[in-house]
Amino acid sequence: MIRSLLPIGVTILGATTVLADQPTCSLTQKCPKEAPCCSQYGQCGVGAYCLGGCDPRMSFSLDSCVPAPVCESKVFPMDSLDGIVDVSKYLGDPKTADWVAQGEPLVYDGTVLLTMPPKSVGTVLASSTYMWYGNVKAKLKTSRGAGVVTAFILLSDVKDEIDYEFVGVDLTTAQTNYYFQGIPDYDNSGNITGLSDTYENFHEYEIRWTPDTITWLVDGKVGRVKKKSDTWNATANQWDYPQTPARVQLSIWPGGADTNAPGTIEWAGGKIDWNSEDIKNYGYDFATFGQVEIECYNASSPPGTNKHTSYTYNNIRATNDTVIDGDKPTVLKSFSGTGLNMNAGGSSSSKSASSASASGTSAPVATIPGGTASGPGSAPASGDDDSGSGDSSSSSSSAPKCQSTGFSQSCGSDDSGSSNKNNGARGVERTLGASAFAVVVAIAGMLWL
Ligand SMILES: *[C@@H]1O[C@H](CO)[C@@H](O)[C@H](O)[C@H]1NC(C)=O
Ligand SMILES: *[C@@H]1O[C@H](CO)[C@@H](O)[C@H](O)[C@H]1NC(C)=O
Ligand SMILES: *[C@@H]1O[C@H](CO)[C@@H](O)[C@H](O)[C@H]1NC(C)=O
Ligand SMILES: CC(=O)N[C@H]1CO[C@H](CO)[C@@H](O)[C@@H]1O
Repeated sequence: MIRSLLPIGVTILGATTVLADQPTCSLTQKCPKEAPCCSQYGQCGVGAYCLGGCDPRMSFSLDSCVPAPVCESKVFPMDSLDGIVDVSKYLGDPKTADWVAQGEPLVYDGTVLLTMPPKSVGTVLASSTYMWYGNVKAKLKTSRGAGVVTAFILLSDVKDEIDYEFVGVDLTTAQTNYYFQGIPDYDNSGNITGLSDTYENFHEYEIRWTPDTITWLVDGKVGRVKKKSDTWNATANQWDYPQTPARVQLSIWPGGADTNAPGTIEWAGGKIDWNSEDIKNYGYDFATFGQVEIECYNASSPPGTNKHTSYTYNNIRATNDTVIDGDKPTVLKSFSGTGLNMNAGGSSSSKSASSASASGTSAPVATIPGGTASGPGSAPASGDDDSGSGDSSSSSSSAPKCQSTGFSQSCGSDDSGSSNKNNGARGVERTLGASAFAVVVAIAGMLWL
């Protein structure tokens, strides 16, 4: 998930010329002090890089990322763009947004469409609050066609992940998967089969996640159960089980983009057809979201509480006993801020991502991991320097390495290799499922080169 929809030509141009020296980050290469936050996509920056998805293990220090808003139980009707705010306009206050968008969400007939115009990387919505265990369900209709992937996942900042993924060539199967700290394991996937056409019909997909069990249910019926007790890793001496606060992410992305790794394209059902029926008819591929509901897990003591304001980590191990449910604030004053200096930029700076000038350093620093060409309709149309990548050309000259050019997660680095570096182990080609997260990193990587 992770993508943006700039016309590809523009993005690539911007990317290749501007992105070359943005620092990348991984477990073994943390971000530098001037750009301390490692985004979900493995690049260093400030501002939105320090918000949702910022990986404390790969950042300059554990407290470089902004604390993550705690779980809030809520029903999202998804019948308008209210509550959906573009990533370039969100500073970390979950009262101002339910979902942070990258890409092009649209409203259609009382539902929210996540769209993927030709040659784009699709659209992703990430919840503004984090779930530390709990239940989440989404009514959705998948996209269709070779290479088009719809996803409904939980993803933590340290890359614990619980997935539903749908490939557009199999409209009767929901693929499920989970990852612990992004470590690839191709034996973790499982299919829920025999569904009625997932493109034509809404189904309700649910994840019930407790400290002991993950249960995937479709239309109220249990489709798969994974117990923590079956995930012991004797080598690492720990449970390889998702256990850290995670954002809900809804997305459509091009698993079959032809620059992608062959194993991923194959998994996605083949190369994507940018002249598909839906693109011919509507101008984009799309996935349709109806009501989404988050129900927090209300443990009375950790793990799994949501009693305070924010979640942070107190140890780089990033297991559930290192998560603190505490009272640290979650909101930046401006996009110059980081977890180390949340008030940077202060009052004079525009609320919207503008430039890196406010950073006060000579070298420009990226502030928005992949801006978007056009945010969701609900993004405040506050004529202020107009955010997003609308101003990408200007901002890219004055600042951001990666920022304004779309989901440029691996800007300037070695693309798909970056996903490998990021999580330590890899280089493994995906042949079976794919961590939605890692695949997108790979995709973006290739887009940029
Ligand atoms: C799940 O179904 C897909 C086809 O949709 C297939 O390629 C894959 O091998 C199946 N995975 C498992 C674990 O059975
Ligand atoms: C066990 O943990 C190690 C270290 O994180 C990892 O490399 C390995 O892949 C894990 N084993 C399995 C079976 O997942
Ligand atoms: C958590 O508490 C809320 C409010 O008391 C309740 O509605 C909800 O069902 C609880 N969630 C779980 C998973 O127990
Ligand atoms: C899934 C997992 O690792 N759960 C652990 C959470 O933390 C407690 C200790 O606080 C462990 O006992 C659990 O195994």
